[in-house]
Amino acid sequence: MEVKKFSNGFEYVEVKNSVASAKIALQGGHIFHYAHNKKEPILWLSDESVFEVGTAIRGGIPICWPSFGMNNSDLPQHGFARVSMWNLVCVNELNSNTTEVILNLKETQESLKLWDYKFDLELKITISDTLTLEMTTTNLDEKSFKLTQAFHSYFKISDITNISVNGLDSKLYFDALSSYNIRQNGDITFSAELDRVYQNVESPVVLKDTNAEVKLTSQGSSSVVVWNPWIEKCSRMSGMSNEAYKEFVCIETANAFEDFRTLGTRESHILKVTIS
Ligand code: TA6
Repeated sequence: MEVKKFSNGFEYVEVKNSVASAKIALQGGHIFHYAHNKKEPILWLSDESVFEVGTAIRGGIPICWPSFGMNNSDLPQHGFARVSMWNLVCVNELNSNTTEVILNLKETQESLKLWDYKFDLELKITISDTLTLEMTTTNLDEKSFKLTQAFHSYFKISDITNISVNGLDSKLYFDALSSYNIRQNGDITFSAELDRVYQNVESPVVLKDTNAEVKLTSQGSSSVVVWNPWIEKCSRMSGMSNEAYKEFVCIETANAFEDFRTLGTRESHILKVTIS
């Protein structure tokens, strides 16, 4: 493991073990590279992403916390964790195939102005032939708070027209484009902008591409967001080229919308996803 810096001082942890490699920015606790050795990356990273303090990296797995989307209008879109500086607690080489990176975020004077709660947020990222993110939120305040959150995972694909997302058949979803609640029929394929929050999801979700499959198995979550901006929205998105919509799909393990969690004093909630 090495702690490295880009030329502008932006710090990240680089992990290489016998099966995989990863890069994790201290800003946002943000894994922006994960690949099996000698294979293509599993996570997508925009060619136009900037690694600048205060700007969320475009790709990898942004941490949406303590709110998803604009669930809390007092907070920036997807909360403040992804543009906050996290502390690197430790890196444990559990064995030659497995590396554990633990990061932590606590309230600051700045965060208290945005969201007046004391908290402890711990993210454990386990890099092996699978990738696991386990994030524990603990309420250290005297008052309860409502939490919505997501691992906003960007997956690299061969082409958006080659893929399907499976495992959500018959699940009800909120369609962010129409604001209707609709029931999923069959597998999800893509031919236009798609932005959906699925509820009551218990089983794994599978991304099927021409020559690859990625399975997401979650704990502490019953909502999944599936998103692709397609042509028009992609052209308006920061940090991505006009053609980027062809290269990725987001499948986000969440506590979003009705799947929010309320934490009382000293209560914790764990959101976990294993990508295999
Ligand atoms: O998770 C889907 C979504 O909420 C989309 O609506 C789109 O806004 C995307 O997140 C990216 O959001 P960002 O704030 O990272 O530009």
